[in-house]
Amino acid sequence: MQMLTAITREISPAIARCALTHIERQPIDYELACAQHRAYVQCLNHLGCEVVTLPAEPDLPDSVFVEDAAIVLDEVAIITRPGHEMRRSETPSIEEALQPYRPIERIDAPATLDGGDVLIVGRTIYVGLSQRTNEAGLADLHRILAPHGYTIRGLPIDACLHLKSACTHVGRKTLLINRQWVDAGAFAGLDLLDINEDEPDAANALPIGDAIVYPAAFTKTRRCLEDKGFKVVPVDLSELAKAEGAVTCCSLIFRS
Ligand code: CIR
Repeated sequence: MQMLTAITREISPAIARCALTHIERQPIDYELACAQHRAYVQCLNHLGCEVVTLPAEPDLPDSVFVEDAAIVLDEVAIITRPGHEMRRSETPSIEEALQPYRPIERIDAPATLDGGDVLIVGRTIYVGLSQRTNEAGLADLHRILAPHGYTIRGLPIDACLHLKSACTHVGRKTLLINRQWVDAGAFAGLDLLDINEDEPDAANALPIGDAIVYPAAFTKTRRCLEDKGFKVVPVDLSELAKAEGAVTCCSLIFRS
């Protein structure tokens, strides 16, 4: 059986000071957020991941969103240089956590890149050029990954935070997509499954094995997934949604 490792991090008590780009600040119930996060971690564990949970970082509000700090492929782990300056101190501890598993490469200044902008579909890697990820970040990724046989494709993102706010790979050549936020024409050859238009934030889904970890809030889009035969495992991350986070952001999952 294929072993998976998931790196997660407990929520910072400073989460109320998180970066926000597309939504208004609302109070976050820290205890509830932590309980929801524990349930998310448990869900990863039930789905077969060996979970490594890093301790909370008191001074790094967004550090629970470990996805943005690295990209992990079979061949290499790439430590990012997050686009929001406040988030750059999150990477050293993630590098340390990944060191036992993969050779390490790094995105260097002036490049910026958030893991949330990196969508991996087989040997093709789509990269959102967003407020967080710049052309130099795209070029760095190409420099590191082209020798491993990956094709890197950049596409503009401006209506939402990251590429993976607009679409994620849910398995079997299928992307779950909000076409209002990303140009669907970029994904020739893939099957596109539209979110329900009442749920614009519903395109972020986390496939693990034959299941899809998915926000409990998006019941209409969940039905679309189930109608296509996908097995959905709902998790409630309502409090981290107020920090502009969703299901992919809270873990780094890779084969071990
Ligand atoms: C930020 O703005 O960086 C955080 N408040 C949310 C990051 C969410 N990360 C992700 O979607 N990969």
